[in-house]
Amino acid sequence: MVAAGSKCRTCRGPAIIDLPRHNANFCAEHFLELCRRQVAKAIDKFEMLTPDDRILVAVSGGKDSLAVWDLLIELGYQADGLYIGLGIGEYSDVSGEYAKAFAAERALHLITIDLRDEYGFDIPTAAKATRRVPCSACGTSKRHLFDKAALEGGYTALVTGHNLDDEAAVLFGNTLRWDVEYLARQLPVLPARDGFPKKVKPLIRLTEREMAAWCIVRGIDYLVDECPMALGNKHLAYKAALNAIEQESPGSKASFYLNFLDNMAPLLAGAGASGVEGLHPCPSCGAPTTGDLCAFCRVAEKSRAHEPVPVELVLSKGRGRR
Ligand code: Q46
Ligand code: ZN
Ligand code: ZN
Repeated sequence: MVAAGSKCRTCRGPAIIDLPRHNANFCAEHFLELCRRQVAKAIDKFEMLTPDDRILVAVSGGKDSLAVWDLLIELGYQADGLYIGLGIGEYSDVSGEYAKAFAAERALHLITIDLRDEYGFDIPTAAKATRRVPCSACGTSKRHLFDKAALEGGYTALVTGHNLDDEAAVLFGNTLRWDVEYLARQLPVLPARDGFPKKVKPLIRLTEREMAAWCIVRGIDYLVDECPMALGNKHLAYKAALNAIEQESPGSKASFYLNFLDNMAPLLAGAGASGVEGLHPCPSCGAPTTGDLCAFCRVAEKSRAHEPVPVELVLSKGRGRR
């Protein structure tokens, strides 16, 4: 991770990580300090959280969600976790174990929801039944269940572990399409509305690599494998493109996204649909919707009517098409 003999920028002790975008190396202690500072800065600048917020962290068992939970607790916030078992074969089984072990070791409260046990379907089946890419049914289900758990549990803020790489890749995709509505909504804080909590991304100033390093230094075990259903996803291609640029020009990724927030997002304010006109409660689950049934209930209805589909079948079909 760092050239032999490199010294920490802060204390001149032996460095464990080089951060080319900061043009510096850091020892373990000062690397952790930098991460805490970056999170505190993001929270402060975008008024993401207050000490009174009751926070629910969406936890997947991967490095980012465990790191953001760990960081918030370290910074003195009260935060519980929520893990959703999506039924994506072994990936889901193992990711759930990591999330539960993290919470148990730190005596933190983790709420768990199993999509198949509690709602009668899983993501591979939903992908097949809705004939959409798996991430579409998955995103709809996660959003719905996070909102519902937050509302029912009296939480005021829902935190996700989206990092700088994630947000820059989404921005890259939105920019390639000049999708003004999506660009206008790509903010690190979405305010509370209709009784739902605000949604917050405290890791926007930290990269994927930094979050992996945070977990290693802090002794956090996390699931290294990515979700198998993400394979072939455009998001991964955008990340690879940005990484190639970053390699040539360190700091590009951060300035692309963070300067968008500073310079462009204010100009786009108001260009995104507010999404609140014509909302009424879903007749099946009560969630606000503009349609007959909410998006989640539509996915659930179709998926429950379909015979269970093993994840391997969806993956092999996906590979055949590419
Ligand atoms: S879990 Fe779900 Fe992700 Fe897997 S199916 Fe796609 S959205 S990639 S963060
Ligand atoms: Zn140091
Ligand atoms: Zn519904």
